[in-house]
Amino acid sequence: MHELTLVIGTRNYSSWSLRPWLLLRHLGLSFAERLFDLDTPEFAREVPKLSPSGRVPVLLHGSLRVWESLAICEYASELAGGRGWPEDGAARARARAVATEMHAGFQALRSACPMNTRAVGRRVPMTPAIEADLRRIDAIWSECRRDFAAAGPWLFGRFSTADAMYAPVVLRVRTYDLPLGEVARGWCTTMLADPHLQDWLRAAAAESQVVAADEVGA
Ligand SMILES: N[C@@H](CCC(=O)N[C@@H](CS)C(=O)NCC(=O)O)C(=O)O
Repeated sequence: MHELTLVIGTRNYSSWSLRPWLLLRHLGLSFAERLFDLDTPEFAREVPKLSPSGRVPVLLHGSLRVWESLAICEYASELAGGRGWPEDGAARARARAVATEMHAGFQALRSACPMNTRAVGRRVPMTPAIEADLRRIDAIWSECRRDFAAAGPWLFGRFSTADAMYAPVVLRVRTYDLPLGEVARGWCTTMLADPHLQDWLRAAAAESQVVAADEVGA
Protein backbone atom coordinates (compact mmCIF):
# COMPACT_ATOMS: atom_id res chain seq x y z
CA MET A 1 0.00 0.00 0.00
CA HIS A 2 1.41 3.39 -0.97
CA GLU A 3 1.75 6.09 1.61
CA LEU A 4 -0.69 8.98 1.51
CA THR A 5 0.77 12.47 1.15
CA LEU A 6 -1.39 15.52 1.57
CA VAL A 7 -0.01 18.62 -0.10
CA ILE A 8 -1.23 21.74 1.69
CA GLY A 9 -0.72 25.50 1.77
CA THR A 10 0.19 27.88 4.58
CA ARG A 11 -1.81 26.66 7.55
CA ASN A 12 -2.79 30.11 8.73
CA TYR A 13 -4.60 30.95 5.51
CA SER A 14 -5.30 27.76 3.55
CA SER A 15 -8.88 26.96 4.47
CA TRP A 16 -9.22 24.41 1.67
CA SER A 17 -6.16 22.55 2.97
CA LEU A 18 -7.53 22.39 6.50
CA ARG A 19 -10.71 20.57 5.46
CA PRO A 20 -9.30 17.23 4.22
CA TRP A 21 -6.40 17.43 6.67
CA LEU A 22 -8.86 17.49 9.57
CA LEU A 23 -10.90 14.62 8.13
CA LEU A 24 -7.80 12.46 7.54
CA ARG A 25 -6.80 13.06 11.14
CA HIS A 26 -10.26 12.18 12.46
CA LEU A 27 -10.36 9.03 10.34
CA GLY A 28 -7.02 7.99 11.83
CA LEU A 29 -5.41 7.64 8.40
CA SER A 30 -1.67 7.95 8.47
CA PHE A 31 -0.33 10.51 6.01
CA ALA A 32 2.70 12.62 5.26
CA GLU A 33 2.41 16.34 4.62
CA ARG A 34 4.10 18.63 2.13
CA LEU A 35 3.51 22.28 2.76
CA PHE A 36 4.04 25.09 0.26
CA ASP A 37 3.70 28.70 1.31
CA LEU A 38 0.91 30.33 -0.69
CA ASP A 39 1.68 33.07 -3.20
CA THR A 40 5.37 32.26 -3.54
CA PRO A 41 7.50 31.46 -6.58
CA GLU A 42 8.11 27.99 -5.13
CA PHE A 43 4.34 27.33 -4.95
CA ALA A 44 3.91 28.52 -8.55
CA ARG A 45 6.79 26.32 -9.68
CA GLU A 46 6.24 23.13 -7.66
CA VAL A 47 2.50 22.75 -6.99
CA PRO A 48 1.47 22.40 -10.64
CA LYS A 49 3.86 19.43 -10.84
CA LEU A 50 1.81 17.71 -8.13
CA SER A 51 -1.70 19.06 -8.58
CA PRO A 52 -3.53 19.09 -11.93
CA SER A 53 -5.39 22.27 -10.92
CA GLY A 54 -2.21 23.94 -9.68
CA ARG A 55 -3.92 24.40 -6.33
CA VAL A 56 -3.78 22.86 -2.90
CA PRO A 57 -4.89 20.64 -1.33
CA VAL A 58 -3.98 17.60 -3.39
CA LEU A 59 -3.69 14.06 -2.06
CA LEU A 60 -0.97 11.84 -3.52
CA HIS A 61 -1.46 8.08 -3.30
CA GLY A 62 1.01 6.17 -5.44
CA SER A 63 0.51 7.50 -8.95
CA LEU A 64 -2.97 8.78 -8.10
CA ARG A 65 -3.55 12.50 -7.56
CA VAL A 66 -6.81 13.57 -5.96
CA TRP A 67 -7.41 17.32 -6.01
CA GLU A 68 -10.40 19.38 -4.81
CA SER A 69 -10.97 19.28 -1.07
CA LEU A 70 -14.34 17.55 -1.20
CA ALA A 71 -13.09 14.86 -3.61
CA ILE A 72 -10.17 14.21 -1.23
CA CYS A 73 -12.64 13.82 1.65
CA GLU A 74 -14.63 11.33 -0.43
CA TYR A 75 -11.51 9.32 -1.25
CA ALA A 76 -10.31 9.37 2.35
CA SER A 77 -13.73 8.22 3.50
CA GLU A 78 -13.61 5.29 1.07
CA LEU A 79 -10.17 4.32 2.37
CA ALA A 80 -11.66 4.34 5.85
CA GLY A 81 -14.59 2.10 4.99
CA GLY A 82 -17.06 4.97 4.59
CA ARG A 83 -16.46 6.47 8.03
CA GLY A 84 -16.18 9.97 6.58
CA TRP A 85 -19.96 10.12 6.26
CA PRO A 86 -22.88 9.21 8.52
CA GLU A 87 -23.92 5.55 8.46
CA ASP A 88 -27.61 6.22 7.99
CA GLY A 89 -28.53 6.80 4.33
CA ALA A 90 -30.80 9.80 4.91
CA ALA A 91 -28.28 11.46 7.24
CA ARG A 92 -25.53 10.73 4.71
CA ALA A 93 -27.49 12.40 1.89
CA ARG A 94 -28.08 15.44 4.08
CA ALA A 95 -24.42 15.58 5.14
CA ARG A 96 -23.38 15.46 1.49
CA ALA A 97 -25.80 18.29 0.71
CA VAL A 98 -24.46 20.59 3.42
CA ALA A 99 -20.84 19.73 2.60
CA THR A 100 -21.47 20.53 -1.07
CA GLU A 101 -23.26 23.73 -0.12
CA MET A 102 -20.07 24.81 1.65
CA HIS A 103 -17.82 23.74 -1.20
CA ALA A 104 -19.86 25.62 -3.78
CA GLY A 105 -21.16 28.59 -1.85
CA PHE A 106 -20.95 31.28 0.82
CA GLN A 107 -18.89 33.40 -1.55
CA ALA A 108 -19.67 36.70 0.20
CA LEU A 109 -18.48 35.43 3.57
CA ARG A 110 -15.46 33.68 2.11
CA SER A 111 -14.19 36.68 0.19
CA ALA A 112 -14.89 39.31 2.88
CA CYS A 113 -13.55 37.22 5.76
CA PRO A 114 -10.52 35.16 4.70
CA MET A 115 -9.40 32.44 7.09
CA ASN A 116 -6.64 33.88 9.26
CA THR A 117 -6.25 31.51 12.19
CA ARG A 118 -3.80 33.71 14.13
CA ALA A 119 -5.98 36.83 14.03
CA VAL A 120 -8.65 37.69 16.58
CA GLY A 121 -10.63 40.86 17.24
CA ARG A 122 -10.88 41.82 13.57
CA ARG A 123 -13.99 43.60 12.27
CA VAL A 124 -15.27 43.78 8.69
CA PRO A 125 -18.25 45.85 7.54
CA MET A 126 -21.41 43.73 7.41
CA THR A 127 -23.24 43.57 4.10
CA PRO A 128 -26.62 42.00 3.29
CA ALA A 129 -24.80 39.25 1.36
CA ILE A 130 -22.58 38.32 4.33
CA GLU A 131 -25.61 38.40 6.64
CA ALA A 132 -27.50 36.08 4.29
CA ASP A 133 -24.58 33.62 4.24
CA LEU A 134 -24.41 33.68 8.03
CA ARG A 135 -28.15 33.13 8.39
CA ARG A 136 -27.94 30.05 6.18
CA ILE A 137 -24.88 28.69 8.01
CA ASP A 138 -26.60 29.29 11.34
CA ALA A 139 -29.65 27.35 10.10
CA ILE A 140 -27.53 24.41 8.86
CA TRP A 141 -25.56 24.06 12.08
CA SER A 142 -28.57 24.61 14.38
CA GLU A 143 -30.80 22.15 12.52
CA CYS A 144 -28.09 19.49 12.45
CA ARG A 145 -27.46 19.88 16.16
CA ARG A 146 -31.21 19.75 16.88
CA ASP A 147 -31.57 16.52 14.92
CA PHE A 148 -28.33 14.71 15.84
CA ALA A 149 -27.49 15.87 19.38
CA ALA A 150 -28.34 12.43 20.79
CA ALA A 151 -25.81 10.74 18.46
CA GLY A 152 -22.77 12.82 19.46
CA PRO A 153 -21.32 16.34 19.53
CA TRP A 154 -20.72 16.84 15.79
CA LEU A 155 -23.11 18.05 13.09
CA PHE A 156 -24.31 14.51 12.37
CA GLY A 157 -23.34 13.01 15.73
CA ARG A 158 -20.04 11.36 14.81
CA PHE A 159 -17.37 13.56 13.12
CA SER A 160 -17.91 13.57 9.35
CA THR A 161 -16.88 15.37 6.18
CA ALA A 162 -19.60 17.93 6.92
CA ASP A 163 -17.75 19.02 10.09
CA ALA A 164 -14.46 19.18 8.23
CA MET A 165 -15.95 21.34 5.49
CA TYR A 166 -17.28 23.90 7.99
CA ALA A 167 -14.23 24.00 10.31
CA PRO A 168 -12.71 27.05 8.56
CA VAL A 169 -16.00 28.91 9.01
CA VAL A 170 -15.69 28.41 12.76
CA LEU A 171 -12.26 30.04 12.59
CA ARG A 172 -13.71 32.95 10.62
CA VAL A 173 -16.45 33.36 13.25
CA ARG A 174 -13.70 33.58 15.86
CA THR A 175 -11.47 36.00 13.94
CA TYR A 176 -14.20 38.44 12.91
CA ASP A 177 -16.60 37.84 15.85
CA LEU A 178 -19.43 37.01 13.49
CA PRO A 179 -22.94 36.85 14.94
CA LEU A 180 -24.57 33.42 15.33
CA GLY A 181 -27.28 31.94 17.51
CA GLU A 182 -26.57 30.03 20.70
CA VAL A 183 -26.83 26.51 19.25
CA ALA A 184 -24.51 27.31 16.35
CA ARG A 185 -22.05 28.92 18.77
CA GLY A 186 -22.15 25.75 20.85
CA TRP A 187 -20.99 23.71 17.88
CA CYS A 188 -18.21 26.27 17.28
CA THR A 189 -17.05 25.66 20.86
CA THR A 190 -16.95 21.91 20.18
CA MET A 191 -14.90 22.46 17.02
CA LEU A 192 -12.44 24.87 18.66
CA ALA A 193 -11.79 22.35 21.44
CA ASP A 194 -11.01 19.55 18.96
CA PRO A 195 -7.46 18.27 19.60
CA HIS A 196 -6.73 17.83 15.89
CA LEU A 197 -7.83 21.37 15.09
CA GLN A 198 -5.74 22.54 18.04
CA ASP A 199 -2.71 20.84 16.44
CA TRP A 200 -3.35 22.71 13.19
CA LEU A 201 -3.74 26.02 15.06
CA ARG A 202 -0.51 25.49 17.01
CA ALA A 203 1.40 24.79 13.80
CA ALA A 204 -0.22 27.82 12.13
CA ALA A 205 0.81 30.02 15.06
CA ALA A 206 4.42 28.97 14.49
CA GLU A 207 4.38 30.02 10.83
CA SER A 208 5.93 33.31 9.82
CA GLN A 209 4.48 33.91 6.35
CA VAL A 210 2.14 36.90 6.05
CA VAL A 211 -0.17 37.10 3.02
CA ALA A 212 -1.13 40.77 2.91
CA ALA A 213 -4.26 40.17 0.81
CA ASP A 214 -5.67 37.90 3.53
CA GLU A 215 -4.94 40.32 6.39
CA VAL A 216 -8.26 42.10 6.39
CA GLY A 217 -10.39 43.79 9.04
CA ALA A 218 -9.67 46.56 11.48
N1 LIG B 1 -11.99 24.24 -5.01
C1 LIG B 1 -10.65 23.98 -4.52
C2 LIG B 1 -10.05 25.30 -4.05
C3 LIG B 1 -8.55 25.18 -3.83
C4 LIG B 1 -7.90 26.53 -3.61
O1 LIG B 1 -8.41 27.58 -4.05
N2 LIG B 1 -6.74 26.49 -2.93
C5 LIG B 1 -5.97 27.69 -2.71
C6 LIG B 1 -5.33 27.68 -1.32
S1 LIG B 1 -6.53 27.63 -0.02
C7 LIG B 1 -4.82 27.74 -3.69
O2 LIG B 1 -4.27 26.71 -4.04
N3 LIG B 1 -4.44 28.94 -4.07
C8 LIG B 1 -3.29 29.15 -4.87
C9 LIG B 1 -3.61 29.53 -6.28
O3 LIG B 1 -4.80 29.61 -6.63
O4 LIG B 1 -2.66 29.79 -7.01
C10 LIG B 1 -10.73 22.92 -3.40
O5 LIG B 1 -11.81 22.69 -2.87
O6 LIG B 1 -9.70 22.28 -3.08
